[in-house]
Amino acid sequence: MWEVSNLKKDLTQELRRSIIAGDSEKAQRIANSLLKEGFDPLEAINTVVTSTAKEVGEKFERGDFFLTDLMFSAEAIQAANEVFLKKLKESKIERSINKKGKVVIATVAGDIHDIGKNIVKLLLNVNGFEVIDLGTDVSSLNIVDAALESKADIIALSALMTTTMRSQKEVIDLLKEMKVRDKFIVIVGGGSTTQEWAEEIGADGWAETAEKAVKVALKLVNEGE
Ligand code: B12
Repeated sequence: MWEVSNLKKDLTQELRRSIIAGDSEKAQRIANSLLKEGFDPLEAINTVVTSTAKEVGEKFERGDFFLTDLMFSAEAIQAANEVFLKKLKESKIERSINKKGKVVIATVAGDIHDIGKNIVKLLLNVNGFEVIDLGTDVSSLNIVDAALESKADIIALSALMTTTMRSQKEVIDLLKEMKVRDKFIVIVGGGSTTQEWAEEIGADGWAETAEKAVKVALKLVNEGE
């Protein structure tokens, strides 16, 4: 566990407030200050940023936040994450880079949320996977095509909304239809998804966080060897 000094506590509160206020510049400044104080970047993403993102979502759901507020907060989340992810990348010793396997990652059709996907992408990458990022709102056919073309080992699908989760199922159904399901490990994740959902649609793995996503990917790749 990280020792949380009063200064760090104040800074995490400040970061939370600047995200809620949608102040990207301040969020970035405070993120840098937290790092200077020795705060672990992954811990910062997993605790402060993710819990504030949840808080922002709840405000939006309750009607306390308009879409513009949500958008400003999203920008502040990304600004802070940029600082943390950069640090994380620098601090990781990249052993056996790109030797663990190839991952095609995408946010599924109809969904433009990519903050979580980008964290998963970076953590997979610094843990030795080659990652091909197809971006957001990617059609199921494009995902399957890219996976086939690049001879990927893993297809990783992110979905944040109850309405777009079904696109994860669509990708798996398409793989089956094209008789290539057994060529790939499919992992799914994103705010609206669960382990039960992953099992229901026939995915090979699910994870609640990016860190756990890496563990699941490593386990599944090793099992397949
Ligand atoms: C930021 C945000 C936005 C930003 C997105 C910016 C961006 N570049 O991503 C903007 C403002 C653009 C936005 C737009 C919309 N949003 Co929005 N948004 C959010 C918010 C507040 C935070 C999401 C986030 O980044 N969380 C932080 C990250 C770190 O968490 P995460 O994505 O879950 O990722 C972690 C894990 O899930 C996992 N993971 C993620 N992907 C994967 C993939 C794999 C393979 C694995 C294994 C793991 C994994 O690892 C990640 C890191 O640990 C959420 C609220 C919430 N509680 O999620 C609403 C939320 C997702 N949005 C919502 C809605 C409704 C919308 C809009 C429809 C609003 C509108 N009326 O236009 C649009 C959607 C447009 C579209 N077609 O996609 C709803 C969805 C409701 C639902 N359940 O269906 C939510 C839940 C808010 C709410 N409570 O109402 N949004």
